Amino acid sequence: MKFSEKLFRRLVPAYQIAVLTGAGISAESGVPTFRGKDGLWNNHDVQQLATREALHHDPELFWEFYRWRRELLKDVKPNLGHYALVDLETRYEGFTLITQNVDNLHWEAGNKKVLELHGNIKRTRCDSCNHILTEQEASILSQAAPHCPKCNELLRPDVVLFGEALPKKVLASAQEAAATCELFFSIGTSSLVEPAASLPYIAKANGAYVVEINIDRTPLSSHADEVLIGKSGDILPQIVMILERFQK
Ligand code: BV8
Ligand code: ZN
Repeated sequence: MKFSEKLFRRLVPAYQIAVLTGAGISAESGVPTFRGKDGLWNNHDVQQLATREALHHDPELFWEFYRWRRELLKDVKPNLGHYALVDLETRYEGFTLITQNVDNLHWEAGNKKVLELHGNIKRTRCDSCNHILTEQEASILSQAAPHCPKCNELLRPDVVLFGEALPKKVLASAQEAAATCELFFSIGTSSLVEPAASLPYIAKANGAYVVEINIDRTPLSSHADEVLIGKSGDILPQIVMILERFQK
């Protein structure tokens, strides 16, 4: 991979770095992306399914979709791209990891702090009273459309569905990190889903050096300072390897 000299001139002495990841960073772990050739959206209109209306309109179909999504994630493991971000977190005190992914893989790889913009599919929450299902209560999930043990309303995965607001504090922290970082990496995201897709523009407007890592170009590419075309699982470890040399 050819990196520009500018990238490392900024990266080596940097203090504050923000990273936004999307489904692409988990693709090499075998997690289907949303828009790729074998994307999730293709055979399911996820934008119809991943909504609160769908949950209340046809709870069993909604749960069938999310059970299938959870099944897909059961045996997946973090890949070299995830581990490279764990290394970066140790190298930079002012490192903020922001993810759109709900697959829990950044935590499993070992990142200490992850801003989960769209929640986490491993958690189950009550759609009405927000009770988070405990391990002991997990047997309820065998019901076709599980209901809350506290208030008997519908349960749902603790993810942000389309049309729902993102968790306020998490979004505010992500926007703050974008507005104050020296470098912003946008990794494995089609840069289509708002408000996550606006983060690199906030960074750019505040003078950060914006780097995109993706196997394809996206709507962000023409605004990024550097576009690295390739797999995140290849590129991120190379960046860490070069940093090793500089930061001996
Ligand atoms: C909100 C959890 C308002 C659920 C997700 C028009 C009509 C209707 C709605 C809208 C509209 N315009 C804007 C909206 C709002 C909507 C939106 O942005 N829609 C888009 C699609 C047009 N946004 C929302 O609804 C958000 N909420 O706006 O609320 C509001 C405000 C206040 C008060 C009340 C309401 C909520 C958005 C969150 C939705 N939930 N996930 C679930 O997963 O089941 S989003 C879901 O899709 C994922 O979480 C993920 O974030 C997103 C997919 O995006 P990516 O991660 O980018 O994945 P994708 O497959 O698209 O791209 C993968 C990329 O990786 C590709 O570029 C590929 O080239 C690359 N790649 C592949 N392999 C590799 C790789 N790169 C590197 N290496 C590789 N190996
Ligand atoms: Zn409840």
